[in-house]
Amino acid sequence: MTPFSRDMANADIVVVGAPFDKSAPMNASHKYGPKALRELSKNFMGTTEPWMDGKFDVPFDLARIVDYGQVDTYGCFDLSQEVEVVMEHFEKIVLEDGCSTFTWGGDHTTRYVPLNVLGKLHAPLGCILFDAHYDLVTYADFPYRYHSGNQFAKNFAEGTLDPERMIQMGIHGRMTGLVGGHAKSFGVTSYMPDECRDMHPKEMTSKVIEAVGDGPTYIFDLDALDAIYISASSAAEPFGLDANWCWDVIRHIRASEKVNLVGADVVEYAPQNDPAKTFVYVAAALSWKILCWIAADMAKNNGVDHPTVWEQALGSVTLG
Ligand SMILES: [Mn+2]
Repeated sequence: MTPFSRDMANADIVVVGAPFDKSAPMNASHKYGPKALRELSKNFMGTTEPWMDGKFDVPFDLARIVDYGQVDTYGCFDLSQEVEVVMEHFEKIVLEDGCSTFTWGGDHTTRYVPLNVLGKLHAPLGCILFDAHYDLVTYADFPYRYHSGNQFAKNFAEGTLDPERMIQMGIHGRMTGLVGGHAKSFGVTSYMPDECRDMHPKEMTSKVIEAVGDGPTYIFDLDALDAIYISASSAAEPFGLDANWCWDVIRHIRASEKVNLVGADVVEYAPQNDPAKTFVYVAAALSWKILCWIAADMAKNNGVDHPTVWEQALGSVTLG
């Protein structure tokens, strides 16, 4: 519901759509994800939502949030070229204009870009990951510059992401046996869904806070969720995490005020695998809740609230 703008001079947080779709291993159509999420987000988000202690979340009162729309990569038939086009936009948004980003993917390739630029601004980042997959494939495993499984290893190598401040929850399914050794070698902390479910969300929260510390941190979500909540992704994985369990962990981390969230994404939503629009609600709601957290931390870091300005809001619309 936030205003469309590419005027970054008057923005703190920029919502960006990144249409990566080329290296989804099974289901595809992620390039339509930002459009579907944006459309549904107008249905029930953007007003007020209960937070805690009788307070409500109104992120637009805390930070200047703009919707950048989707980066246009039409005609980029080569994935490396597409990453570079998206990277140019993010470099402008983050490195030139100093904004934080909330990114809608796109398949998992998406993450490489915001992690890279936010990691250059805040280097290095910590990372709270809800994912069914390690995504720690290295160039030695699979010699392609960019794909949906190497974004963390590449950012470790480039110094933008700190493996020892990274915690992964919900790892199972595709590639787990092959890549699991890399997590230990890099020093990444990982938990499988069974281990997560055996823990109270507050216990998991303590482990997350211990892992990432109080440095700048990035968070993502989606295919860690059980296929009941999300099967419209590249690689749906049954026996994953419960959506409410994930929200409880996110909620307790935010409430602790011990983690400094500087950026986030929700990737992997593939709308053509969601014809009844069952899963888009979870993806849009998580997006909203995480955006509220970024705005709260932005206002805390700034020491001042910067309300979003809607030039065409009801009450100030002109026909001239
Ligand atoms: Mn995944």
